[in-house]
Amino acid sequence: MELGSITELPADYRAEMAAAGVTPLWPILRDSLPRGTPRATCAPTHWRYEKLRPLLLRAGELTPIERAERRVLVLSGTGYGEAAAQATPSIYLGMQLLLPGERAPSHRHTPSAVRLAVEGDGASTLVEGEKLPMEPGDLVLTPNGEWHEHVHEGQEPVIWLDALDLPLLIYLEASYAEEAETEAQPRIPDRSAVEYVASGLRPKRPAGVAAPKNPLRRFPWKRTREALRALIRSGGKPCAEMEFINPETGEGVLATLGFCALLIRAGRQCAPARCSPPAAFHVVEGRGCSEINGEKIRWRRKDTFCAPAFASIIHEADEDSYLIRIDESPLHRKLGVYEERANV
Ligand code: GTQ
Repeated sequence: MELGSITELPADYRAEMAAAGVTPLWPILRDSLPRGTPRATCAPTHWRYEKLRPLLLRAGELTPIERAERRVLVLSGTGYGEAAAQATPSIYLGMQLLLPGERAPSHRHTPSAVRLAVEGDGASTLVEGEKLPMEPGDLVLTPNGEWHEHVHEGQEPVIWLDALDLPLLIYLEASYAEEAETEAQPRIPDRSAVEYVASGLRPKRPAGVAAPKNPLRRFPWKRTREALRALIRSGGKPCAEMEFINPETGEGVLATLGFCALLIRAGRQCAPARCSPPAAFHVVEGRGCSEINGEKIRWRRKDTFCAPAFASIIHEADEDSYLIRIDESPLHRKLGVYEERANV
């Protein structure tokens, strides 16, 4: 059915509608409800680390941490435009730099964040008093409402990728932060080295004592890598995939964003089902190419790229390649709109 447009309506009628605070649905119906597949503003986009790194180091010279609070270059320039802090509808990505001796002060906010360490040793995120080291490839959580700050006790610049559900919280008009006195935090050790050293084991608790809401806030890269290697050895498949989960519930680590680690074997291809949630990918190790809706993205170590809803994605690795995928699947599942379609 061909629907009527706004311009075929008389000018006086349009003026009266505007004055009354109404607008006709039919000219915008197909934009809101396109047939069969959603309309994606998100476009496949590639951020090369070799381009970001010098810009970030320059930010370190130009802007002291006291003038930035968080020294971050936002990964923008997707379909949302240059100024948008949006990689996908609900995923914000930013590359953060902390120099030796610097501290990004304590705050908490309604968006949740995950840090993916990219370069350098000696930095930690302190979350609710827990000290979480950030070594390259580590995944560190700062879920919503939890006090967090970043410190750097090492010798070289440290860079990490921030992934937040910020665009969603902004859309919901629910995004805000609070600042705090910083030294108030006690330092307790990272629970990945105390309570959750081995998968499948958790501390025995007396009846009535609940598990912590966010029990495991750090996933050391060494263990993620080993888990992927074991899985790929056993399966004989071109690709292995592991989900980051809350060890107490078996659910994903955040209510909004989902995190997976992928290993694609050298010389092999993998073409996952086209799925409804958009995603972002970060390359921890390796080199290869991902064809996203026909567009080739040639990536290498430490690069980041994104893919829109229902994207057709074909990954191909030149060498054994380890990627972290960040997606919106927890949101889609909770809303009952998660779908997978064959990758044709
Ligand atoms: O490190 O707490 O990239 O609050 C954006 C907002 C990082 C952080 C970002 C933040 C942070």
